[in-house]
Amino acid sequence: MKHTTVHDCRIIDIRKFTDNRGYLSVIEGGMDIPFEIKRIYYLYMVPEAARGAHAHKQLQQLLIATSGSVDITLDDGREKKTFHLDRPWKGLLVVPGLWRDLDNFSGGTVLMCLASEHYEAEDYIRNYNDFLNYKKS
Ligand code: T46
Repeated sequence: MKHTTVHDCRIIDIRKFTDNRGYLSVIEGGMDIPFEIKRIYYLYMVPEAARGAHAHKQLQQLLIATSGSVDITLDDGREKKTFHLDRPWKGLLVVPGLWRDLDNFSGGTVLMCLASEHYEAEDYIRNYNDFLNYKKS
């Protein structure tokens, strides 16, 4: 997981069903995304401040702005790539081993994360120099 790059991440189109009652989107773990979903969490009522500023060693994620919009900048230690999430049917598949910064949350944004693992504090790298050393090791 140390050798992943920003090019391993991509936006996926989430299946949606539309009729005169509106939209319904669905994601099935292991089918629409390459992992089983063990945990769901979401960020909301985020003020101006940025969030993130860490990397995960093992965690795979699908990030979806179910309402509002946010910029997610991924960094593999060599290259950075920013993804703008602003539709509930677009998901950003994030592989492990990447630093991420979340900013430019619009008012009312809800950012949902489907995660491949249960919460483990040890899976986080929260210091940028430690992250760079991890990528080089
Ligand atoms: C990520 C971005 C998008 C828990 O106790 N259990 C959990 O499952 C999570 C996700 C967090 N927490 C606790 C740990 C901290 O005391 O919630 C507090 C805030 O978490 P954190 O500072 O990690 O929040 P963000 O917004 O920087 O990062 C979160 C996720 O942790 C992270 O996986 O990719 O959202």
